[in-house]
Amino acid sequence: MSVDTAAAVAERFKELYGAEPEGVWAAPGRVNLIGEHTDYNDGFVMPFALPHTAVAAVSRRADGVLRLHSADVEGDVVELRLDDLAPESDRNWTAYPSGVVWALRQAGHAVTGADIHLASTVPAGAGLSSSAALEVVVALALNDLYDLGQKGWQLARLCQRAENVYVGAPVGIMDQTASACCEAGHALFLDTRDLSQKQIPFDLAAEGMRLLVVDTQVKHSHSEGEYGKRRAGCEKGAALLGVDALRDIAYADLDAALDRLGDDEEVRRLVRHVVTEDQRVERVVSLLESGETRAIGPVLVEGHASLRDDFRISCPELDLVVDTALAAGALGARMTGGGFGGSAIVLAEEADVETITKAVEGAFASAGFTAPRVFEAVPAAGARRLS
Ligand code: GAF
Repeated sequence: MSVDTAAAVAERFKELYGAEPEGVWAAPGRVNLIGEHTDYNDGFVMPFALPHTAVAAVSRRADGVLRLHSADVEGDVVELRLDDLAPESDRNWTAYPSGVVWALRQAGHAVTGADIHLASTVPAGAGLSSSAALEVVVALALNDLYDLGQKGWQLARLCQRAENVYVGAPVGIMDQTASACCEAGHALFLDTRDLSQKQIPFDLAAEGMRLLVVDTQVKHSHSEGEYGKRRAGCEKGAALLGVDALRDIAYADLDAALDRLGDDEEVRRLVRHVVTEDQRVERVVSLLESGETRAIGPVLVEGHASLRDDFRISCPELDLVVDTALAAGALGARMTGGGFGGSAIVLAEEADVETITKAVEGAFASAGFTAPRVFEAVPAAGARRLS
């Protein structure tokens, strides 16, 4: 995020609200390297931050009014009264920032109003956490301006509550924590049970590799039900197995657990995905820590197969990216994020990037799919104040 962008967002704020903002903040989108649909099972995840960010110019108000504007959505400034904010009362983009204000006030923080102008470069609906970026940038700005003293993981929890209760999407904690806590040059190994974190150095360029993000342009939405069904199925599995969360089933005990689930095939598949996925995160961490970066490729591919066959949240476009990239020489590939569209990631030798990109674009054209958007992802910084 350049200083110019911060200045441009501040300038637009001044046009809209008639005064300079008190500050400008940025929060990134993320890609998840491995650990999918484990976060609401108290499990492990490993995202890293994208250079794409939501930027917010913000000033406090003392009169109980929240004014919101986005450069990315048609329309005028939206004016809301803080006392009127109520869960699931808003189906528009404004639910994300106003949900954060609601969650802060619910938690007892004395936020008395704000003027906010937002502009984001995180692609929306691409499985890259555009909503979490909006939430976290607002939370961080208000945390700083109102001197609330919350740490990144605490802001992530508040943002998750905003999304679960105010927006009404039953998401886990990964995306908000990634946006709040990631560090440049690192992937974040996060235990979603207690939010303990370890920053794992992840510098592919230094080893002659690249990580591509392929946005299939197939839009997904978490509120549409399938995500919630998977989550409910996992909770059913945990209840049948007598554990708090599927995280509590050790990989070594998976077969015995599946036997105990009897003939509930759907729950068996969900449980198998979550337990094997937690183990894949641990394998990737240990491979990266021992310098065997190329060896994570096959683990990513296993993860995709598990999401496709057991969790059943892939789609033809995501499968085509993975199959085509692997056939064109990729070291590994998998869908990333919530699924049902969105993006895939491809791990490749630097020398193979062009061939793989052309192969994926060609395969999409042959299949009659909308052209994908392909870009390289380098781990960027988490949420921060720009000015
Ligand atoms: C979405 C959710 F928001 C996350 O909490 C996580 O569950 C992810 O899907 C799947 O790993 O991004």
